Amino acid sequence: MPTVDARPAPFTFDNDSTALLVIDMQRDFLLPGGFGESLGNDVAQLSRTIQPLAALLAAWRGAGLPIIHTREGHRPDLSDCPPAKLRRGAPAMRIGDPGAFGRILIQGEYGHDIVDELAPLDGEVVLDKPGKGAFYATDLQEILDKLGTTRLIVTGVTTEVCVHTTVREANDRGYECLVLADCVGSYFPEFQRVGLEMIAAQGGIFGWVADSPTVIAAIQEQK
Ligand code: C5J
Repeated sequence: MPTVDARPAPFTFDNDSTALLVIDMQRDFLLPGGFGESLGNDVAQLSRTIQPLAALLAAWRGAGLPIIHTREGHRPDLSDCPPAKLRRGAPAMRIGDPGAFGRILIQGEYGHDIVDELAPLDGEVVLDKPGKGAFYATDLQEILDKLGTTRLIVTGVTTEVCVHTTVREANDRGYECLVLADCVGSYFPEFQRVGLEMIAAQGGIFGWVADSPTVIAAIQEQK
């Protein structure tokens, strides 16, 4: 089984029990002019993850291992969006409003879908989720059970919101999570740094942290 350098300790995984999770790499969060930027965020902090994630996806696909993409968003009638989420803050645009890329975070809209560079291929799971965590109100647990997955390589955005929530949910369900620092992004550099530290602190309280080249090398060595 390959072992990669990670914090706080080496992380061991094998092909049969490991899936790659790509969280919310959606145009609404990543593209200039989109929802994320309308909230005053610097989207360049997220787009730096696209290139390393594309390289990881290529290696992961080459090894024929399972990939699960998630998308945060809601039904067009917003029936799955809690009023508290809809009302939160005082943004220039709210979920469901018309934005530069269609209605914001609404399923079926251009902005809700994944950026071109990381577009899912046929056969890869694309999981729509109404919450921050990928387990809440989704079939993720059943999907992972069917695959026999016990370890997750976690990537995507944003580090301190949907990545953290999902890793915490997964950790409580017994999964071992390796979060890849160069493939997760926060609009806030400080949250990126502290968010990763929080995962690996206290002996790996929620999981492990590494960089994608070590994982790519480990997959390729196995071939
Ligand atoms: C946020 C996410 N930040 N995918 N969503 O609202 O992290």
